[in-house]
Amino acid sequence: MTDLLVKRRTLIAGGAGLLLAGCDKVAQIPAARKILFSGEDIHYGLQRALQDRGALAPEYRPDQMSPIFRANGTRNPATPSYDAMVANRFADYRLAVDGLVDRPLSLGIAQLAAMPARTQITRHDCVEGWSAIGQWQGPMLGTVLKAAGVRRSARYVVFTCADLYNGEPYYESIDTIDAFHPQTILALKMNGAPLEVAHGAPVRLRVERQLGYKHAKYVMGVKAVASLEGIGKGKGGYWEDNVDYDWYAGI
Ligand SMILES: Nc1nc2c(c(=O)[nH]1)N[C@H]1C(S)=C(S)[C@@H](COP(=O)(O)O)O[C@H]1N2
Ligand SMILES: [Mo]
Repeated sequence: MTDLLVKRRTLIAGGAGLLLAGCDKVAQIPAARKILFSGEDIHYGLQRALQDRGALAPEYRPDQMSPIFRANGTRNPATPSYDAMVANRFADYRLAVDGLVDRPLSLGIAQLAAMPARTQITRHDCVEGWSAIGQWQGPMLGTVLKAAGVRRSARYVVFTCADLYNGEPYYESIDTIDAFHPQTILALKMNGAPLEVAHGAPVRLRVERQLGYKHAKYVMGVKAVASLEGIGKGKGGYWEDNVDYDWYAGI
C-alpha cells in the first residue's frame, strides 16, 4: 500500500497537463506542490482539478505481457444463476444498461462482441501489492452508453456484479469522465481468449487509470445515475463501503 501511495503521489505531482490555468501556475511552484500534495488525504476534487483526466494509461508490447496473471477477489461467483450461465456458455447472459438513459438496453454477448472493439495491453495494479500486464479487448463503455442514449444528468456509472464478496454484492462506480475515457472498456476477452471465470467472465470492466479493485468483474448491470446515495452503503463500491478504500483510485 505504501509503495503504491508514494507512486501515486509522484505520478500526481509529475502529472502532465495541469488543466486549470489558475491552479497550474500554483502547482508548478515546488513549495506550493508540497503543501498541495502532502498528507494522506488528497481530496478527490483537487486530484481531479490538477490531473489530466483524459491522459492515457501506458500501453505495452505483446512481449511485455505477464506469463502469469493472477486472479484476485472472487474467482468464481458460484451462485446457482451464475453456474447456469456458465453451463450454457453465457448464451442467456444479458447486460442491463439502464438508469438515466433514453433507451435502456439488454445486450447479449453477441451484441456486445459486434460493437467496435478496443484492444489494449495494460498493467493492472492491485492495492495488495501485485501487478500484471495483460491484453484486454471489448467495446468502449462510452459506445455502450451512447447506444443507450445516456442523459446529461448522469454523473456516475454503477456496475453491478454477479458475485457476493463476504456475503455482500460486489459493485463499483466511476464518474462519467472515466466512463468516456477511451481505455475504459467492457472487456470480453483477455489475452486473445474469452474471459475465464476467474477473470470475470463474461464481461468485466477495465478502467485503466485506476487501481484493480475498480475493475469490476462479472458485470451484469451498468446504471447511469446522478448520485451514489442509496446504492450499497453509499460510498460507491464494495471496498469503499466496507474497508474505506478511496472511491477515486487514480494511478
Ligand atoms: N466482481 C468482482 N470484481 C472484482 C473483484 C471481486 O472480488 N469481485 N476483485 C477486484 C480486485 S481487488 C482486483 S485486484 C481485480 C482482480 O482481477 P483479476 O482476478 O482478473 O486479476 O478484480 C477486481 N474486481
Ligand atoms: Mo485488488
